[in-house]
Amino acid sequence: MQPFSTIFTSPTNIGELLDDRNVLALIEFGNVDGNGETDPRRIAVGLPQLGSTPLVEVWKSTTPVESGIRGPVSYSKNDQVLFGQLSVDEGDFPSLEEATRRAYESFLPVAGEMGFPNYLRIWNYIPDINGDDNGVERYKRFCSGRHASLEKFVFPEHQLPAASGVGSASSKLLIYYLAARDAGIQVENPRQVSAFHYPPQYGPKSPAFSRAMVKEWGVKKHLYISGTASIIGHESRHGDNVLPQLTESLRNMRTLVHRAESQHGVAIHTLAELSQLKVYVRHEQEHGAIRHHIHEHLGDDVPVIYLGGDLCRENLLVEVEGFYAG
Ligand code: 3EB
Repeated sequence: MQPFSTIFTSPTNIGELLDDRNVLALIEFGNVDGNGETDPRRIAVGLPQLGSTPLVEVWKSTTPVESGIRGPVSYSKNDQVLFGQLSVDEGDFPSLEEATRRAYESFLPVAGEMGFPNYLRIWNYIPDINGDDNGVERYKRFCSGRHASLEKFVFPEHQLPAASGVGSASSKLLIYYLAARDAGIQVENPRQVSAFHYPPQYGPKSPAFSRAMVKEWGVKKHLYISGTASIIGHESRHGDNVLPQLTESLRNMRTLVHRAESQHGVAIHTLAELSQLKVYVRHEQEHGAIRHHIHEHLGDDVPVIYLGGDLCRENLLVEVEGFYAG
């Protein structure tokens, strides 16, 4: 049985949603200062939602969940998966690199201790992601910190989870994740150099994530697609042109979907069958054109959320992540 599915829904009955013990996670957007909530299942991503219909993302568990706080992590879990989140105040550390390393080192063992040692997917929301930190872009500092901690936990490359790394308007570094008892299978993209093999021009330590993960849940399989941008090989493409960038991102995602289908038996044939998409938009004024393009190419059946955020390279204007729940 698949352990959870996701929906986007109206934010009007948050209380009702939280009363439901089958809600594994409730993700709100645009609430920069956090939602002041102590329910460990509730999370506030500091990126504004674009468009006129506000939505929240709900992860619905097939069985009632147990939630709590353990060390730095607020979590909820059912028998099969663990959802965890933590946010870190950089001011408590000498640098972003150190804050990231310590954050990762503090949460990585927690899932294992709870019986979920396999990370399937991690979301990273990084304040001022393109800002300068003593001559080095902050995203690269973040990558160095993440790399150092993962190295310590001896993650082999083929076990790196899928991820997103996006700039946020919040003042805190926010990390949330999905972990499982058994490992998923990594899917890389032949059109792109694996991020963990990027050459050093993108930072002294490579970004530690896989392009996608497949996880088998009984007869069903989930596909978790990382934030996907207009990158071919290791180079960004289509400089100042958002729609060609979007086309390239979707082409990269299609390649991942086809691989997941042909090599790993995931029952998905086209992007239009994805259970959800998240589109990160650097320039808010380009959101309309981006939305139009997505509708034209993917149709109206895929639930999509559009979020305003900076991306991990200055020249990237749009990035897309996806989830397929079978
Ligand atoms: C890229 O492909 C675009 O650092 O966790 C996408 C997904 C990107 C995840 C991360 C970065 C991350 O390199 C950026």
